[in-house]
Amino acid sequence: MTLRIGVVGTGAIGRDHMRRISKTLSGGEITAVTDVNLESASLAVRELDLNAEIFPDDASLIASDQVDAILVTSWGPAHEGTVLKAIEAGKYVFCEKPLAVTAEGCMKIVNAEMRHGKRLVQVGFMRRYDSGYVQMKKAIDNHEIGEPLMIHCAHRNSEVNAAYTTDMAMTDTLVHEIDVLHWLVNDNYKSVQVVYPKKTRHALEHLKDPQMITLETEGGIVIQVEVFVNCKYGYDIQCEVVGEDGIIKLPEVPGIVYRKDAQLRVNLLTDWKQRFIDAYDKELQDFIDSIRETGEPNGPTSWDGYVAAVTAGACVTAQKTGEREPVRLGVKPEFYKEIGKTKEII
Ligand code: NAI
Ligand code: ISE
Repeated sequence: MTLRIGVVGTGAIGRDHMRRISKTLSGGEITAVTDVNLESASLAVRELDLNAEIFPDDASLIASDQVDAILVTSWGPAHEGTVLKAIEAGKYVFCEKPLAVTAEGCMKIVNAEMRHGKRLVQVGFMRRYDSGYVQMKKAIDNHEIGEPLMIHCAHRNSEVNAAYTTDMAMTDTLVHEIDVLHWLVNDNYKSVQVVYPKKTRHALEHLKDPQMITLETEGGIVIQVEVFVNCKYGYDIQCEVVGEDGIIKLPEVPGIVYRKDAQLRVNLLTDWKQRFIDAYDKELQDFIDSIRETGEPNGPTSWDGYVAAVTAGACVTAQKTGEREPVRLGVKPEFYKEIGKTKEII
């Protein structure tokens, strides 16, 4: 059967995912769409030439018998309510990050899903599908560099708009490192500290930028992440794991090498849409395929959404105190123990 998908939120990533489901991927079709801005929903349907019904709100869309799965791409604070309604109706959910903006909200979703009795939710942590991170994970799991000791990362955006605030560097930006790094090294976070280096003149007055985050895992791995959202030169994601027997590093994004005007040059990317385009395709294809094949999504779980929310919350506290703050996770339920292993799709 084709997975019939209803979309809640037709902004930047909502439209991008609608395009990939309807034009690039297989096994899924967009049958329903809604947005608080109904004009935006209609425009998205027209632009993509879809045969999809426009619904006035998420509740009516979820209730439709034309919908098997809900794609949640609205603003972060709206996610929790829509995901809970979808679980209540027994429908599958692909929810963009954040699963909910608070750890309590994520825990409500975890509990609702466990009460339902089988997995319904996948969270859009697409880096677990990026071929560079997948290769690094394989190398670590195969003990090719011995035990990981330290990780050095950078998450740089060219610039951000005026609505971007200092805490969003944790909840919106660092959250991708928070998710992918504990998955990479099979460890849990223990503590976090945030320091502010000299501020760039390119940041607006209300924003502290750049920021340096130090996470420590229960196993003792020390992770340093630079978040710099007005770096000006492009979109740049760096990750290097230092192990006992060697070092592995995320590959540079491929691009042709120019020899011109007495220069050797490679063009960089400018945004996340291009940088992770393959990973977005793979995460959604995996969502569709795993539901069609096994009746449950296979990717990052509600529990992963909860871990990210707890850790991001500790990071925001650490921003305010300047101290090393504990990351306090609950015990992972059996329900989530043997599932959510990302398939190897390079
Ligand atoms: P956006 O602002 O471009 O679009 C959000 C859309 O949701 C808007 O059209 C808005 O009218 C609609 N909306 C808001 N509340 C709604 C509600 N209650 N019901 C229905 N529609 C509602 O935002 P963008 O950039 O598309 O981000 C959406 C989500 O995706 C955010 O949570 C963001 O963090 C996440 N995101 C994830 C990325 C990734 O790399 N995985 C990249 C970019 C965004
Ligand atoms: C954005 O919301 C994303 O999710 C992107 O993947 C990330 O790189 C960017 O920094 C965020 O603002």
